[in-house]
Amino acid sequence: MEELPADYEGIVNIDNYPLLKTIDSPHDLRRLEPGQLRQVCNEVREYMVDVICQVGGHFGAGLGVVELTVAAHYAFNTPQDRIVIDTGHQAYPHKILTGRKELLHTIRKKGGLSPFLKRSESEYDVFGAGHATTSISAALGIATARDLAGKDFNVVAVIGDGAMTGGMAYEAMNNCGLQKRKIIVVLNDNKMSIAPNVWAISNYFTQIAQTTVAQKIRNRVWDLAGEMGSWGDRFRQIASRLEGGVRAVVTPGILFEALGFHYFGPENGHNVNKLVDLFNFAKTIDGPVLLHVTTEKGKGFAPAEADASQRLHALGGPTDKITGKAISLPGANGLKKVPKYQNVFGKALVEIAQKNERVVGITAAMPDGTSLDLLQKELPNRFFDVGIAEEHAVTFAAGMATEGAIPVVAIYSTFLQRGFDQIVHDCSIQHLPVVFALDRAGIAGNDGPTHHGALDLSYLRIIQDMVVMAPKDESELRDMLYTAVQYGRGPIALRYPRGEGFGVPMSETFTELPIGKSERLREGTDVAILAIGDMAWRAVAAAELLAAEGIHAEVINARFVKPLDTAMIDEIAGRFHKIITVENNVVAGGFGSAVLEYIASQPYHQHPDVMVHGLPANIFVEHGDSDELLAELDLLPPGIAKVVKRFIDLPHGIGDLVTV
Ligand SMILES: Cc1ncc(C[n+]2csc(CCOP(=O)(O)OP(=O)(O)O)c2C)c(N)n1
Repeated sequence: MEELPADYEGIVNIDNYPLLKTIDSPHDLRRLEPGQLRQVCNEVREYMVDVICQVGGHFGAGLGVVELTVAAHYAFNTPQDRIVIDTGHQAYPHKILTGRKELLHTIRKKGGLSPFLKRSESEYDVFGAGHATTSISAALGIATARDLAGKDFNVVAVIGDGAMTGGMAYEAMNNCGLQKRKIIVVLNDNKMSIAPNVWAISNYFTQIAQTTVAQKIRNRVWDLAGEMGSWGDRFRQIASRLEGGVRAVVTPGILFEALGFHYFGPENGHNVNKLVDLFNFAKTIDGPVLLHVTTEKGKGFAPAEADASQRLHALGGPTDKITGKAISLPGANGLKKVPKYQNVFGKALVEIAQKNERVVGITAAMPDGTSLDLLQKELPNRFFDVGIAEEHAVTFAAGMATEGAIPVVAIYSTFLQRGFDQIVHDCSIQHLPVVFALDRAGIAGNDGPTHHGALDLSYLRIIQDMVVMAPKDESELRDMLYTAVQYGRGPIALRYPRGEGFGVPMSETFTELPIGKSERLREGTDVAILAIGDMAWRAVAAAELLAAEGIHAEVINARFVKPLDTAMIDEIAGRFHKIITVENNVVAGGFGSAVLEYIASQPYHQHPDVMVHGLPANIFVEHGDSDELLAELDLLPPGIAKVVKRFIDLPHGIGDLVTV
């Protein structure tokens, strides 16, 4: 993160936020009187709305946890006390209070603040995040290391009700109950994941909130203790121990109590002073505590409050803060509308499912992000949202496949990393025809390293009974989905990028593609470019640039990473001395590796030089605009042409171009 220049002026006038202006770290916050905290919350919220409405950002979750974040940094001695925030997009207020407020407008931009939590960005980001449901495990690890080292500080995990649908939360709580360490889990219950919650555990949280008798008893005990001055905390501790015997009857959070937690709540998560009291009390309890608070996502951004959908929790760019309408940028009007890959997928799935009643769609809490909401709308009983539970989604699909269903599991490439063993053990070994539709494959842009789908070609192609393909454009995506549904002999995956396609003409019908067959997009004589997925047309464009310089490149759209089109490779290897592979995946173990492995294993009379071009093997690509990142990585046409030229110019081998 860059230092602010001395003459730096933010994009809003910080003088408009008189208390926030004085807060450069939680130490400054803790110097304020409790009576000033309400105003701090108002200013933090207003600041977020003012900045994010100018630059865009994912701030709905953060708006809901302003009081929670202010109270936590006020009551706990951060960074000595460790606050572990789950998932990370709700961390905007945390970033504002921990010395990063003037950089908020850089969030998600290249070189700017990370959209999530990042240890290298701040000592207050004690554990990196981006994927959900890691906080309780990490916090327990921190607490265990603390105890082993004989240290004394508080450890707090803040986790949303959406993240609580992930199984790892229960694995962690189960372990907390066993270890009985001092740890505080704050459950931020806003009844929403990205979409509104629809799961049993969410219903359970709602029931808790409605268990008013028990709640009233607890509140009364609590308030009485509050009136007892310094004896109050002691009294509350004794009361919390005594109630163990009758817990099953009066405790609303029986599930958490059964897992060994002292449960408190549900409390109003927008009452900052009450939260401070609760945190101070929780500190005095030995052993795991679960504090359940209810909050409202998007609070303070009027258009989001008025709109029950999740649409306005993330702003794509400048937005009117009163109406919530996007402010169009000069030049944006009149641009041709190109469909997003995800929409092409969602629509194609509906068409296919309407014709084939065995087809079902499964999402792990991302109906909108995957466009599976289109299936939900058209064929609701064939749509399944399983929660933030990717591992379960895969095995659930495998179970359905044993009964003749054709499940299409739509998961972002990066989140499917969690389901690796389920793909191997439950789908592949049993040869079950589960279709995997991996969205956000390759560079995923502003969400950064936790969200780039950089690994899927590598992690899928090593699985024995797997077919792996990637469409060259949005029209081929339709055919690949159709091919996958028709396939029926085992698991099959197609992966496609985030965002818009290339604007190619869309076919109205579906064509079944021959498994393991590539297509030639351009003939050439000097060098062969074997490209996969969204790199195919870019390679053609690169070939056009090269042609202008007298270099004639042949371009192959590989279509399949597994099985490889070995007949094509044999033929190419016979005609070219130089072959370059191009992919939007790490070069280690991906498409190029597959080509290399095959060529190296063949008894050719003369082996061609092969260069593998793709995402770097040894560094995580940071966040930024996708095109900006792809340009920097030499994965747009001019960059590809440049790399090809350097490759051709090398007399022998590929020397310093080797990135594996
Ligand atoms: C493993 C994983 N799957 C999916 C996502 C996408 N995702 C980001 S935030 C989110 C919802 C989180 O809901 P919750 O924990 O309730 O937090 P809130 O945003 O409501 O505060 C989801 C599904 C993710 N980050 N990680």
